[in-house]
Order: sequence, then structure tokens, then C-alpha cells
Amino acid sequence: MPRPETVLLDNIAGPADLRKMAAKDLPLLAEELRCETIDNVAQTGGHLGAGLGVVELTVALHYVFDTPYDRLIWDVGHQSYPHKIITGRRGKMRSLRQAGGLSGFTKRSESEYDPFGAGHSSTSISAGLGMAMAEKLQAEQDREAGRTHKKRNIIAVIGDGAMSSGMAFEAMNNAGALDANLIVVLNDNDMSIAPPTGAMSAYLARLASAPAYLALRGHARALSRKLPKFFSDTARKTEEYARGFLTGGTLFEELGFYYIGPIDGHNLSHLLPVLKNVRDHSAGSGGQMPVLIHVVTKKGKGYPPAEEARDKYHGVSRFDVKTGEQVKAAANAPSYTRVFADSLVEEARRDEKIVAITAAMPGGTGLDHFAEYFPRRMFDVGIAEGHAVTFAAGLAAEGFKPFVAIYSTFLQRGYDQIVHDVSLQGLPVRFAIDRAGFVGADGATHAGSFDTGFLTALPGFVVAAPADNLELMHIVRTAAAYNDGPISFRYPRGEGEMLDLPRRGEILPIGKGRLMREGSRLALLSFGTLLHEALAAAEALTAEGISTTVADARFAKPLDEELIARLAREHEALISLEEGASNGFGAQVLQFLSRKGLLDAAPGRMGLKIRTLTLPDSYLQHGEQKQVMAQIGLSAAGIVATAKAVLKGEI
Ligand SMILES: Cc1ncc(C[n+]2csc(CCOP(=O)(O)OP(=O)(O)O)c2C)c(N)n1
Repeated sequence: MPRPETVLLDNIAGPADLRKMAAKDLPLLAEELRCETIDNVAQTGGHLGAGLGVVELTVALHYVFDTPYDRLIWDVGHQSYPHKIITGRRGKMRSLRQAGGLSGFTKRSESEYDPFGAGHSSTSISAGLGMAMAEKLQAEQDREAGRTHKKRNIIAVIGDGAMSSGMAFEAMNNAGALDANLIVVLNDNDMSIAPPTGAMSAYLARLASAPAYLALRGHARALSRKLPKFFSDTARKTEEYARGFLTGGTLFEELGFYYIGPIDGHNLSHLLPVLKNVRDHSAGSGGQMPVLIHVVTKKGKGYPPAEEARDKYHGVSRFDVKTGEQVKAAANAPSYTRVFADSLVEEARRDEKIVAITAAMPGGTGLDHFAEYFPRRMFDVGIAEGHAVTFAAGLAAEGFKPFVAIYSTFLQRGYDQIVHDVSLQGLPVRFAIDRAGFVGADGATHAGSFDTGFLTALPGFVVAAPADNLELMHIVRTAAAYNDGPISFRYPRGEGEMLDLPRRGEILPIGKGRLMREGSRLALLSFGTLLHEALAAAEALTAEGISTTVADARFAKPLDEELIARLAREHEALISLEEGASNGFGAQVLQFLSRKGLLDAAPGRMGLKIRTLTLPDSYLQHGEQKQVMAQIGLSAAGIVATAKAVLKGEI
């Protein structure tokens, strides 16, 4: 497929070139940028629909504002590909999300045009407010010291999905009270990853369909009289925008924002004058107040396969530009996600108390499948992980059996709720932790590294990790049956081991591991899906004369103390394995062994050689899952190498 013609884009090395263009040429440039984005993502895979929806907005923002001096913050950052293309990264777009290549999100270390890194949602207004306050203080300090000060604009672009999160509200509430010079662009495409849920999306839909939006021109003069002084002059000239107070006042105004909109986010002749007005009239002209520009866009805009798809091509694998058909590797075995969802459906058929909760990820967590069977027992609470956890605690307090399915990385958002609302009260909330461990192309912001560490810290928590699909079925059933307190189980992204799966799992004894093979010199103790690497390593080691035991711990809390004590007593060396940070399972094992004196040398016995294999104490960048795991030694070959070095006394 030939690359698209990009006559104008070819002359844009950065936003400075863009600003030299005539405004009349911008629609064509936007079209080229759209084609370029499609062409790139077709080769690399990644986030597409969100980027396509903000092509005109991206052009308009860089045209009007003086980036990077003005700070442009993209919430989540998944829509930033067009921004990357016109901020000097066009030549590297084919390396997107690959080892050593560009990140799929915004990243401070990648470009001066990314003033704030992201990946998790709803942080942009808080970060922007911090920057706006830094600007305000700096301006005051410069004035007092007699230094010249160049006004800096701060712009946060946030989607309607991300806007529904608590953090966004906390930040807006604070911004109103601080009279901050902050510009929030609400990119309202009436979509999250899945269709948005909740009152916020209904509210925005009402605003967008209100008479003010539909009859802008007729009202423009009348409304310009009602604008605060610093807006009124230019507003009179700009008939293309209307204010939401014609709809009866907006939530944003109540929060202290000056609300503008809704405006058509694909129409540059609407976007440019509004952005210019806001730029020229915000800070410095007396009144400082945060401004919210409500922009209506279409996710997937301009690429028919994306516009027509149910998910608007939110995230795609590589695809054929002509047909939109995605290249999907043939699956050998069902994904962990799917096995979890099927198992939960199976349990829910037998127990009407089982309910399921997702925070805006019904497809990603497999709960869309659960909802096909039990639509009233599945709750999509929006991008609101903290709320999801406490909401589940409420259900559990009333005798229901909530399964909260959240990716490991996003569960971090709900930690205080896990501690204070669930653990402290001993409520039986079940945590299904998807995307545990290294996740590949999404990189450091999405790595599921910390859950074992932060959950094992909590008294009374049961913390499990199945080693394969079948074990996942067992733990889902076990969690359904376990009602004595909170329980979690983690499983990685991707396919499980190919196994003949029964219809239903079995109930496992809590805190009991299993011995997979018995040797005499070395013991490998695995927590989670590294078990299969451990078994392959044991095979290789035994073939070389190092008799190796392998055990599957199944639980990091409570530990199978009997099993672990035996492994410690009966082997020269013990190596624990997990795909998580160093304060997780291995740390629990070390604590236990030290507490029992099992690390000590005693008459007739050398001290135990023990090592914990974990993720490194650094943020791993994006890369191919298997390759990265091999590089950090969490592979059969890596385990063999570590084992030999330990036994030789080299490490
Ligand atoms: C804390 C957190 N939870 C979940 C996600 C996963 N996620 C990424 S994008 C997205 C939807 C965002 O919707 P919206 O803000 O409307 O942006 P759009 O993709 O529609 O442009 C979600 C749920 C995330 N990035 N961060």
C-alpha cells in the first residue's frame, strides 16, 4: 500500500512550521495528518479511534498556542499520535510501542512537547492546575523582582470518559476555588473504550443537543452581552460559539469554570476563533478563571472502518488500510480473561449472589461476556476504580458476592478503598486482577507490577495467583466459595497454557501449594504463571545433574508454611519466582523463613542459599512480552542461569 500524499505535512518539522501556514490550508493539513496516523497505526497497531477524533483539535491547539512554552497536556495520552507526528516525532512513528521506540502515550522524557506523562486517565486537570499555579506564582515573583514575564497558557485535553472520574472532579472543584488560569478542553465523543456509563455522559449529551448548540448564530449577540468583560468584545465578533447558560447553566459553571460550547471539534473555523479568544483573554486581562471548552467530536472520525466499529477502533492490532481488517495472531488457547469470564458465568449460574464490577473495561476484563448472561448483575461504574472497590464493599456488606475485575495497574487507584473499606472491615470482596505482570506494548504505565506487594501487606487478605487456565478456573470457584474476607487472584495478559478445561473448577484449600516434581538439591518455588518456565528449567537442570524440585505456591498469603519450610530444610538452594515487584511473594517467603530461623546456619547444616527472582527495581519500558521477560531472566533459560550461579556460589 503506497503511503498517502502528504504535501503539506512534509513541510512540518514542528509546530513552528505549522504556525506559519495560512489558516485556510489547515483543513487539508488535518486531512493529511489523519491519513498519516492511519497509515502508521496500520503498521504498528495501537490506539487509533481516539487520535482520529482529535486531528483537527491537535492542529488547532498547536496553531493557536505557543507549544511547548504553552503546556499542552493530553489526558491518558492514547489520543496523542497526531500530536506526536506534528511535534517532531513523525520519523519514529513506525517504532511506536516497540522496544526502544516511541511510547504509546505521552512521556516527558520523549519530547519537550509532552509536558506531563500519562497512561492512566483523568490526571490532566490536576497536573494542569499545578502548572497553572506554578505560572501564577512565577508571574508574581517575576513582577516583584522586576523581571519580565511571558505569560504561559496551560491546556488540558480530557475525554468525556476520563472526565467522569473522581480525580477530574476533585481538580475542577479545586480549580474553581483557586481562580486558576487553566484551559480545559473537554473532548466529548460520547465514547469511553466502551460506550460511557453514568449520569455524566447523559448530561453531556443533553448539553450537546440543547438549543444553544443547535441555534448558535441567532443567540450569539444576545449572549455576548452576558459574558464577563474580558470576553465580551471578541465574543461579539465570533458568532460561532454559544454559552451553555442558555441551557440553564452548567455543572462546570457551578464548579467555577467559564463554560464555552459545545462546539464542533472537526470544524477548524469554529475551533480557531474560540481558542484564540481564550488565549488572548484569559490571564493577564484582569479576571482569572478557569475555562472549559466543550468540544464535540467523533471517535474514529474520517476512517469508515473505525467509525463503523462498535469500539471505534479504540485499540487495534496491525490492519489493512483498505479494508480495515486487523491482523490477529491465531489463538492457540483461550485468553486468561476469557477463562475468568466463563468460569464466573459458571459460578453465577449456581449462585445468584454473585455480581461483577468493572471500571470502564467490560471488554478488557471479559465482563461484557458475563453481562450477556446476567445483565442486571454486572456493573460498569465508569473510570472510577476507587469507587468500584467501595461499591463492591457495599454489596459485600449486604451479603452479595462481588467480583471486582480490574487490571493490576488500575487497581492502584483503589488502594485506600481496598485497605479502609474492604480489608479493615474484613469484607469478602473478590478481586480478579487482570494484566498482572509485564504487559508488553503499553509499557511502564500499564505494567502490573505492584499488586502482590500491596495486597500481601494487608492483614487477613488472601492473595493467590493461578499458574495456568485450569488453575484460574479453580481459584474463581474457590473465591466464589470463600466468604471469610477479601481474596484476590492475579493473571497475566494473553493466552493461558493450552489445557483441556473442564466445565467447572474445583475448590482449592486456602493457603496450600502443590509439589510439581521432586528433586533433592535445588527447589524452585513459583507464584503464578512462571510455573511453566520453572518446570522447563527443572527439566534442563536435572538433565545436567542438578536434581530440582518444583513447587507451585498458589498463594502468597497465607503462605503454605509447611511446604516452604520443607523446601528450605531439604534443599541446598531455594529460588522463588514471580512476575511482580520485589516486595511481593519472594519477600513474604523471606520474612517467613527468617521468622522461623530457617535461613540460619545450624550444627550440621549450612545456611540456606535463597534468591528471589522478581521484576527488576526499575520501570521496564515497552517491548515484546517474551523478549523482555527473557532479558530480565524470568524465563526457563534465565532460571537455569541463576540456579547454576547460585549453586556455584557466584551470586
Ligand atoms: C485509571 C484508568 N482506568 C482505565 C483506563 C483505561 N482506559 C484508557 S482510555 C479509556 C477510555 C477513555 O475515554 P475518553 O476519556 O472518553 O477518551 P476517548 O478514548 O473516548 O477519546 C479507558 C477506560 C485508564 N487509562 N486509566
